Amino acid sequence: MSPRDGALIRAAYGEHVDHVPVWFMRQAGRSLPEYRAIREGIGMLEACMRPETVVEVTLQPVRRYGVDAAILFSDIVLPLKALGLDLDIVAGVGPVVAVPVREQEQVSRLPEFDPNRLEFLQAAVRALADELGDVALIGFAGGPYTIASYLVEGGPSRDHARTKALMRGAPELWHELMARLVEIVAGTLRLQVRAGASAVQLFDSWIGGLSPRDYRRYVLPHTQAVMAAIADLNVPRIHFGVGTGELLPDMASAGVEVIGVDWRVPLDRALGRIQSGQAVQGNVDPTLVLAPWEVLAAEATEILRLGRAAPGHIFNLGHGVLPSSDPDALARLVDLVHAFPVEDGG
Ligand code: 1CP
Repeated sequence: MSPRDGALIRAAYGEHVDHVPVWFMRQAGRSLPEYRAIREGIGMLEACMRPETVVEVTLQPVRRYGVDAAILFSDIVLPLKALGLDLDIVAGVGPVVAVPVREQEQVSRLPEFDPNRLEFLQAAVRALADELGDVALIGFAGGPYTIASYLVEGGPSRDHARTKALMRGAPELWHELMARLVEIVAGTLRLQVRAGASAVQLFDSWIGGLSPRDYRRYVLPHTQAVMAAIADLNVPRIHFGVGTGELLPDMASAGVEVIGVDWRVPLDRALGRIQSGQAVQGNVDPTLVLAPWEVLAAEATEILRLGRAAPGHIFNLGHGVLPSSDPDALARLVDLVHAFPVEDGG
């Protein structure tokens, strides 16, 4: 069996499955003791650029949880780093860019996409695709808006005020920046699929801070360009952001098979806002993993029940696994999802 016949890819295409597929955003990482052990003394960027470390960390949650998909261990800013932009991923902070990108001069100097500089990524994906058998491998990239937010702000930001100021105050420069990022994002996704990734996810995590009008004007055309640039690869495209309740109809028009839904929007309501035929992914509140098991189980069961109305449902959290999560609770959750009957027997 290949990943194409597995539950995750089938659900993404709205085909019949024998169980609901499940994986967790940020399933690799600090919630796992085996991850903390391997990361001891190695910086995040260094870890991401060593294929053997990437392979091992990517496989850790698959071994532990029996999830239906692995997600490549990397980061949304990694391609830019590999292409030559001066940035770091600072422990406890996140991506930090040495010189924030706010002027024409800096946009012009952004590196061009060059697959040769992402050799380590191809090597890791190839090795993983071999190792994973019928478990899907999800390649990913950051959405252009979310990557732009780190470049313009210089690091993590709560309100993305500078990003929005550039977007509205210098729209031509903004669209030029976004177009440059589209090239890098689409190139990174293509490279991962060519090397063996069986699905892709675009993490445009911070778009929920935009009004639908601003989203349509400043972001959506670029997301559509990314999705169009990978359409010929014939792998399911998953599109995810946080706090996107009001943006779902527009996100659904980006050219994607699966819409990631955060925990704020019940799946039945999300289904009413996207295109018929599109599958959904989600959407347990990540903090529920820390709740008593009975509470988590009841919520997960309700989400599974609502997911039956979708053409396809990929079970997940509504955002990433919190570092303080108990891996045993996630393992139990995977078992609950896999035991849930896909059809209503009653
Ligand atoms: O030292 C460390 O361990 C750094 C922590 C860390 C890790 C483990 C960062 C820094 N990134 C990652 C890995 C990562 N990042 C993965 C692979 C792991 C997996 O999913 O199993 C993925 C898919 C990402 C994607 C990512 N990075 C997103 C999109 C997903 C999301 O959570 O919304 C975003 C926004 C980032 C930026 C980033 N990188 C790291 C941090 C702490 C952040 C967020 C910073 C902020 O709050 O703005």
